[in-house]
Amino acid sequence: MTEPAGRLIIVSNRLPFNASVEGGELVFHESAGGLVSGLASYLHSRRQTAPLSGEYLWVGWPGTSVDDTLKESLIQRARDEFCSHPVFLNEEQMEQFYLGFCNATLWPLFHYFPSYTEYKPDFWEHYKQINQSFCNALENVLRPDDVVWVHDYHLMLLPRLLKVRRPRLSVGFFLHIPFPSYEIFRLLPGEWRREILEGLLGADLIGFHTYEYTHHFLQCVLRILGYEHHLSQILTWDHPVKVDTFPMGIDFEKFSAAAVEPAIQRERQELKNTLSDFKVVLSVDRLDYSKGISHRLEGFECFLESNPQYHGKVVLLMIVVPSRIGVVQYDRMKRQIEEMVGKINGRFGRVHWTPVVYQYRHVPFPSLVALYTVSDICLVTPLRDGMNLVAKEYIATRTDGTGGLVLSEMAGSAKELPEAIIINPNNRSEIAQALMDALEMPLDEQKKRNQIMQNRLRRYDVKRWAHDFLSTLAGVRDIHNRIEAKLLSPAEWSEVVRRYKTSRRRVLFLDYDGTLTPLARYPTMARPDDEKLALLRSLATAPGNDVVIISGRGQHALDSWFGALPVGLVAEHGAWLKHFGQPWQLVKPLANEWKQQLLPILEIYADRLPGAFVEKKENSAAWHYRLADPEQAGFLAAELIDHLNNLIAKTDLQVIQGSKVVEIRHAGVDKGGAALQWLAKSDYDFVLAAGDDSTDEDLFCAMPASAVTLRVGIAGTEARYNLRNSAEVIGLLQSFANGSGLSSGGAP
Ligand code: ADQ
Repeated sequence: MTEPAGRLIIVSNRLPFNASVEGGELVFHESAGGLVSGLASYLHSRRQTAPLSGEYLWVGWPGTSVDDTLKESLIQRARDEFCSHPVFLNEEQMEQFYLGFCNATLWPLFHYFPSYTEYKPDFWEHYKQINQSFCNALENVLRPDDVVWVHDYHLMLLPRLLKVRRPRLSVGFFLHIPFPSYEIFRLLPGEWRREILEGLLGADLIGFHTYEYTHHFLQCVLRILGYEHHLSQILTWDHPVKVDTFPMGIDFEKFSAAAVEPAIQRERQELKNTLSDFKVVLSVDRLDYSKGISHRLEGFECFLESNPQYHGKVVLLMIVVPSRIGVVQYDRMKRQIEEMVGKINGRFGRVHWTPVVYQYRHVPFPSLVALYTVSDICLVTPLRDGMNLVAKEYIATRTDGTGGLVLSEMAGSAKELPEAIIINPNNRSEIAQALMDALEMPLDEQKKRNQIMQNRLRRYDVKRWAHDFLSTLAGVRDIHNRIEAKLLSPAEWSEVVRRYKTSRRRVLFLDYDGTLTPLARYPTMARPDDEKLALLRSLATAPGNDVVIISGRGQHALDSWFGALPVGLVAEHGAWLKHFGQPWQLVKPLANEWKQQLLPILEIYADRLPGAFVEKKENSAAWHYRLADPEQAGFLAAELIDHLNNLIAKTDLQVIQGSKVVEIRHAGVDKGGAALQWLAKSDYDFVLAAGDDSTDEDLFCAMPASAVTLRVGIAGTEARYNLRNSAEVIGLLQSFANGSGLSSGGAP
């Protein structure tokens, strides 16, 4: 697979540097963190392997608000020194957006802390505004063939905003934190949760760290927006979206090479000298309630309680990076950690032994690697973590193969590192036991486990991860391009209208539901309005025209809605037809004994699924489930189809699945067969067929090669063209009727 050829635009809340103003001057510091350092490694390698196509731009907040006099200089320096473009936000915006919606709403909720979650409308308003500001900033720098890769929960509305402005732009999105289950996600107010999902679905590719997050997202999209997926691909109204799992890797070579660098070895030796009497258990993370820091301390305390033989022989070296200073929960947690550390040290410490060595600071890269390599055990205990790169970094630095990793099953990385000692962080005695197991693990067992993990991490490193994501994105674009090529273009639209106008004998086969009108919640709600009826009448009465409404509905519904128009009617997918002014005729004699046996089965399935109902027609029957719980309905529909298929073997019946409907009908009776009856009647020089679901494919297949065949929606089809929605069909019919080339009804 190859990556897209265009310039890569990375968009994240923060830029890879922090700007600040010191003494009136701009000062830049490179920022740390997994996302930044991982992507930086990838971008560097991309430039080396493909200098020409390796061009990129990083768009994000520069970490400070500056007054207007410094903005120009910040823009210039960001571009020249960091290939970046700043998005300027003021203090109040950052307060409401970053500390507000991002970190007081989305972060706790997505990490399964609903009780910490604040649902403030002001936060939400700012979230929408800032996403819009990012979109505006991007507008100023985007070139036509750029590829945009949006990162993380701060910018979930951005993909849709970009797509609305630039439908052809290639947009990818990656979420670095967990995507929660439906039961958690639905706690967001209805409008917010819908807009977030719609926002994400503006992307062509959406990536998550683990299969669970992908599954949760697809489930939410189904239950909240009603989109089903096929092999993780969703067809939205305007484009296909691929949803997939890409577990983020680290720059393995960078960490393993650093471990043997002389300067880092020296730092390691100094640490070793200080800690020579102890086995070292290391933990490294940002200060965050999701990281399970207090659970870790409890686990360590439990270990000391139950293993006095280790007193004076083990230290827990706990490095915590300051984070989100000023947010109440974080300040409270910091105090709580300090108290717990004090309590453990007071309870177990001796003059020559402090059980917990706690540091609250950022550690530069060389010191971090020295810490990883000097430790006997790395203890990673998040209550929830999208991935957790620390666990991976620790393994990468263990070049001699030794070391024990104790890892929470709630971290995404536990899926990739099953050879670690996996624990549940809520169980303090399990943490204690895991520490014991790690301390006592024989060296060759440690090496065996670590080697397996190292091989995996080396193969699927951060460069592979980014390459995988971007080449999948390029693949989705190819599918999109193929679909776009089938959408009726403005030029083709005009040509179809021209052909219509210059022909003498015309027939229009028009499906109704989903084609001339959007699909409705109840079949009875789709009644045509006066405007639609007037349009059909004007087409049907134009000289040389035949109009045929060709539907899956029963005769009664078609009669009551269209009976007064001079049109032909086809009911029940072709079982019945009616030429204008004549009675209904059955296409061929059909036996209906099946009803006695099969209708009760449909009823049972309808009773079992609230919202489902049975529509009984003369020669067919339909089990509708548009209003039912979509997930349960999906299972039950599959079960029903299976059940019915077993019963109809050796009959002439057929079970078909339409849009949220399962139908039983006679095989060999379809819309195509019915249409042929009209085609045989006259020598038409303009034939048009329009439909929206699988039953209309029979119609398209029966049409002569010269016919204009149109499928509504962007699904794959035998039709010659796709139209986006029923409004476009109406627009085209209006162009036929009123003579204008393009109309208000929804021309492309
Ligand atoms: P984080 O929550 O920041 O990232 P993590 O994956 O552990 O969590 O990455 C932290 C990074 O910061 C690591 O690269 C580590 O080396 C560095 N770091 C941690 N403590 C440090 C310290 N004291 N000093 C210096 N550096 C330190 C979010 C998600 C994660 C997901 C990443 C990447 O919350 O679940 O793994 O994004 O997608």
